[in-house]
Amino acid sequence: MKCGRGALVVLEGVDRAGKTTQCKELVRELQRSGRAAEMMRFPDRTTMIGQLISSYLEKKSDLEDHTVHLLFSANRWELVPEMKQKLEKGISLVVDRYAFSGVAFTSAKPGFGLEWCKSPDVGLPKPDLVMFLQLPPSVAAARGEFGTERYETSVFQQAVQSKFDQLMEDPTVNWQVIDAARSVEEVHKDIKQFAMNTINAVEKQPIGDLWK
Ligand code: DGP
Ligand code: NA
Ligand code: NA
Repeated sequence: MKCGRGALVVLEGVDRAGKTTQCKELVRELQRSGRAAEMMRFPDRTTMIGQLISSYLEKKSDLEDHTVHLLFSANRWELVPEMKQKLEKGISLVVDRYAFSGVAFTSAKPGFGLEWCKSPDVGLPKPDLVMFLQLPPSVAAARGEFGTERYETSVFQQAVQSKFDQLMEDPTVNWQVIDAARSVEEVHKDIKQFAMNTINAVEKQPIGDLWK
């Protein structure tokens, strides 16, 4: 009997919410329970486009704001064939950031509207589940200093959070807000439950198109 497709599960949130730790934990847990699962992250800094983005984030180069927005989007699109192949083979993908970070980070800059920011990502494989790791700024601050990369300031991160709030009003996306102020284990338990339910629910459904 042919098995169903994998689920596309995305973790979003502001910096230091614990996305990367939780993505790794989830993949490990899914694999332990006998499910095919792999982690991906955006930006994927290993491709040629990803290297341009990485250099920009490390402030080793400057790029015009529209240009860098389109590069982040192109970095997602270049991985789409691989993502679709894996999903169709029954592998669930756990993705650290996706188009929502793309829109939130650029639209937090002056002069960028939400609609313009969304447009290059319209039609990407639609996540079956987007878990937003919610963290109050005070708790984020207690987790230590920001790094030195571009965007890593509390003023900018607050602007990003309010853009995420706007994106989460969209009922066409399956959002789940996760309280990320708890222990890694408690957060993991919730994430695992939502992911398992989604993986079981979407097996026989086609992959959707984001924002279409
Ligand atoms: P990370 O490798 O997860 O720390 O992400 C790198 C930084 O880039 C982080 O501050 C979030 C930001 N970012 C992620 N995706 C996008 C995007 O599509 N557009 C923009 N402008 N920023 C992004
Ligand atoms: Na970062
Ligand atoms: Na941007």
